[in-house]
Amino acid sequence: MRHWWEDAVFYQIYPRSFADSNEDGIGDLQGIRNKLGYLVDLGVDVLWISPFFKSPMKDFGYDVSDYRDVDPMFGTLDDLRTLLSDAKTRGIRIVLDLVANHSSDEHPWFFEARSSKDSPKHDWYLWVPETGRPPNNWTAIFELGSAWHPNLATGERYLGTFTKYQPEFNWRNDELREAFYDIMRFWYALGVDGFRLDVATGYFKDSELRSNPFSSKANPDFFQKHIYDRNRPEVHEVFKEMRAVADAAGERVLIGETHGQDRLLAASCYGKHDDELHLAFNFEFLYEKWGARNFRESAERWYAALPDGAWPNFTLSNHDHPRHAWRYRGRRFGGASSEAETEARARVAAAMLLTLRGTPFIYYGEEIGMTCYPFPRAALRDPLGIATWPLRGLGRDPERTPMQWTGGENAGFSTAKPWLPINRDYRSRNVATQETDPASLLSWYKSLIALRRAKAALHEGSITFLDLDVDVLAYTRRAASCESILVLINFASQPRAISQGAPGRVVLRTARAGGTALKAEGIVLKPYEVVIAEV
Ligand SMILES: [Ca+2]
Repeated sequence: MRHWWEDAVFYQIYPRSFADSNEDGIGDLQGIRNKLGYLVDLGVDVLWISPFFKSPMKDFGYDVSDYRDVDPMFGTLDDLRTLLSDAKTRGIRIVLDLVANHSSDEHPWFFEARSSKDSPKHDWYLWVPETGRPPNNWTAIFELGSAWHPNLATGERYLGTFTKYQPEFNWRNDELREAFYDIMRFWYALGVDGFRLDVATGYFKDSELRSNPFSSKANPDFFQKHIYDRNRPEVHEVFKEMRAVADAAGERVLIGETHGQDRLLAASCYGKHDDELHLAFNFEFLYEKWGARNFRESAERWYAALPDGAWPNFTLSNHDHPRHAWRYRGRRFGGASSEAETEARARVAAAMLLTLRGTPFIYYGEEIGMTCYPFPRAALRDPLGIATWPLRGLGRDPERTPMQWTGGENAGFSTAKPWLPINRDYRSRNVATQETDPASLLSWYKSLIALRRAKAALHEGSITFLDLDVDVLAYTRRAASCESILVLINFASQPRAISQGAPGRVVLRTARAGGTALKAEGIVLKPYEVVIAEV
């Protein structure tokens, strides 16, 4: 049986930066609601909204102090109810972001837990006795110090592998587990369609607290192989329990954020018998170098890693990683050619994301080619960016800048000073300009999404890769119920001549001229050209 999340196109919203409805410079739930028409036009099916729960915002919402309420900065629970109901009316589902690896240090559970060893909540978190030194080398990666933070009241240290403001839960405690399953039921009852599980593979730590071995990689490892402070096998028990809670609520999706870029770890989160998470992020594309062969091999590795019946997913950008329009930008110096190449590569990447076999995740703004720029030190907000300044690529502010709606004041995001600077390219790169231009990147995304929805071969079909040219990513998508779709994507900045074996009818292409007939032989793909044809 197919599930709705397998046929869907997901769209991630970072709520602080999407749309501000009350002019305080910070995006909010009502702002998202105001943009539902835009999202329907774009054609996306599901919104994953990054956390908007009550939070001291030490990690911008990934530090929750009340899992059942909306932070006043983002609105009220009633605003969420209205958003859910309006979205449903328009055929859009909503997935929340559950931060269950750690809470805020201002969560009432942690106040109780840290007050006394006798507190019933004490065992909900992770503690070691204070001996004057930490028990191992685990680090708080946003602070570049030990992950073990002193707690004077009990003469102990607690664990926080991000910041000291994010104490980590003890998932071996049954009451803690039940508390989270109740939280999930609460949101399911409100009509939420599922959860993206933050740091899902981090819930369990080594029971012996062994030190992690050294890794030479700065990103995403922070110089340690995380085999003891994350990615422990016990997590699969919890995934099974969460799956049972989700199944009991109906067709609700669970999507895991796995740590690092390990496809085998991600694949294991689906469970051996389709009894754990429905989807787990494979982050290889976030680190992939430009090139048809690189992406093909990565996709093939991912397909091969998945257990039988598990449905793949792909993501090119998210709130923790530099945007792909920036990663794959044109490198030629000076002026128009570089800009044009960046734009052409964004189209190529979109075509791949939206025609591969697997659920695509779009990060807000990628549909207009939003990019990153180096922040001045004074404008940084992300604790990781501040701690690692001036290293580039680790701080996450550049990929979280406000959505560029118009070329007007503050890009139409807010009339107040936005919480993060707007990317300087907003006057030329914005929704309003692209919406009226059939040749824009936004129009390209809309065409691809509409085609994916219309053609069963694209949203549910099998995939067969073709060996045509080293720079051309080529595959056929087939579904039993309809014609096959051939996808040809030239990743090179030069033309490529290919033969694909059978004539076809072009249904979408980047080049504005060229007609609808696709020859079997002697096809010349222009630089960065995409051709999608029925064959
Ligand atoms: Ca606001």
